[in-house]
Amino acid sequence: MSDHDHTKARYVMIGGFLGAGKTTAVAKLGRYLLKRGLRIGLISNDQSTGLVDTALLRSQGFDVEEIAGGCFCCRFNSLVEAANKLSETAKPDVFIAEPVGSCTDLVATVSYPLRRIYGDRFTIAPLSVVVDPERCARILGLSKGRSFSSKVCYVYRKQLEEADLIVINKCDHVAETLQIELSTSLHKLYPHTKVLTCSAKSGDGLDEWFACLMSGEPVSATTMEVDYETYAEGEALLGWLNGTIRLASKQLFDANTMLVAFANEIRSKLSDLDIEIAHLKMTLDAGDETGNLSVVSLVSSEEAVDLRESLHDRIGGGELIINLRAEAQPQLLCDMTMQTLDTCVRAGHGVSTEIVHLEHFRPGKPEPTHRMTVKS
Ligand SMILES: Nc1nc2c(ncn2[C@@H]2O[C@H](COP(=O)(O)OP(=O)(O)OP(=O)(O)O)[C@@H](O)[C@H]2O)c(=O)[nH]1
Ligand SMILES: [Mg+2]
Repeated sequence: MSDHDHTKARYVMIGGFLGAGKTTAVAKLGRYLLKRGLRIGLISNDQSTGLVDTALLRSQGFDVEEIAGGCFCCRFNSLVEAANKLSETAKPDVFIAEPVGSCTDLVATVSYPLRRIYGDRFTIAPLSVVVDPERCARILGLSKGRSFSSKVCYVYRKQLEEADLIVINKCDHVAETLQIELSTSLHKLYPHTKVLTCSAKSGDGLDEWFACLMSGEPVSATTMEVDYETYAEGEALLGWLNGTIRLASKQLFDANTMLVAFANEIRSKLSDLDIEIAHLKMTLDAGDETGNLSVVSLVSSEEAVDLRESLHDRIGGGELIINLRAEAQPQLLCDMTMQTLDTCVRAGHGVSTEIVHLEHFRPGKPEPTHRMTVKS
C-alpha cells in the first residue's frame, strides 16, 4: 500500500465475462481495503435496472452506486457522476467498479479517458479480467462442453487481450491440473500479461492480486484493435432478462429450496434447447429487518446451481430479482422463465406472483463516449 497516492482516489476496475466471479471479488476487495483503513465506493453496472449485484452488495453493508441502462464506456459521464456522488458522501480513497460482463475495450474507452480527463483526481489501477476456469478452458479449446458461438467468443478473447492482470478464479472448485494447463496457455497467448490464480470464495491468492491492484501500474503499451461490428454482434447474441417479482403466500415457505428448484428447472429447459447460460442469478429479499437474502447463481447449463446466500427462516413472501443472460432469443428466455415461475413457484409452492418490473432485450451496439488510443 506504500505506493498509494493519498491525494488522489484510486480507480479499480474488475472486469471479466459474465459469471466469472467479479462481484464476489469486489466484495472481498472491499473488505480487504476497509480492514486497512481505506474508504471505498462501489460502482455496479448493467444494461438495465433491477440488479442482483447491487442488491447483493448492499445486503453486505456496502455503499453502492448503480449505473443502469448501458455499460461504463457508453455511459462514461454517468460513471464520473457516480464517482462524484460517492465522493460527496463516502469520500472514497478507492473506487471499485464492476463493468458489464459482456463488455470489452475498457482500456481505450474508460481507463485512458479517466486518466486523460480526470488524471488530477484518479490514479488508475491495472485492469483485472477475472476468468471462470471451466468456461475459459472451453473457449480456448482445452476442454469439451457447451460453449458460445464464435462472435461471443470474440468478445471473450478481446477481454483477455486487454487485461493487465488475468485472474484465474474458482481454484477451490477445479483440479490443479486444469489450473496449470490454463495458466500455461494464457501465458503463451498473452506473454506480457500477468496471470494470477485465486479463489474469490475461499480467499486463496487474493492478497497477491489485491496488492497488485493497489501498487501496480496499467501495462497497456499499445491500444487493442477491436472490430466493433463483430463485438456488437457478439454482445447482441446474448439475450438478457431482468425481472422483479413480488411473491406472497398464506403459508410460510422455504425460499432457499424454492429458488434452487426454480433455477434447476430453468437450467433443464435451456439445456434441452441446447442453450448455453452465461449467468442466471436471483435474489429473494424477505424485506425483514435482518437484511438477509437468499441468492442463487448458475454460470453454465452444465454447472450445478450455487446457493450463495441463504435466508435463515421460512418466509411468507418477498421480492424476487431475476437476472438471466444466455445465448438465446430474449423473448424465448422471458417466456420460458415466466412459465417456469408459474409452474414451479406459483403452483409448486403455492406462492402468488406479481410482476413489478420485467424486460428482455439484446444489448445495443456499443457506442463509447470516448475512445482514446495510446497515441491520442
Ligand atoms: N467455487 C467458487 N465459486 C465462485 C468463486 N467466485 C465466484 N464464485 C461463484 O460464481 C458465481 C458467479 O459469481 P459472481 O461474483 O456473481 O460473478 P460475476 O462475474 O459478478 O457475474 P456477472 O455480474 O453476472 O457478470 C456465483 O455462484 C459465485 O458464488 C470462487 O472463487 N469459487
Ligand atoms: Mg457481477
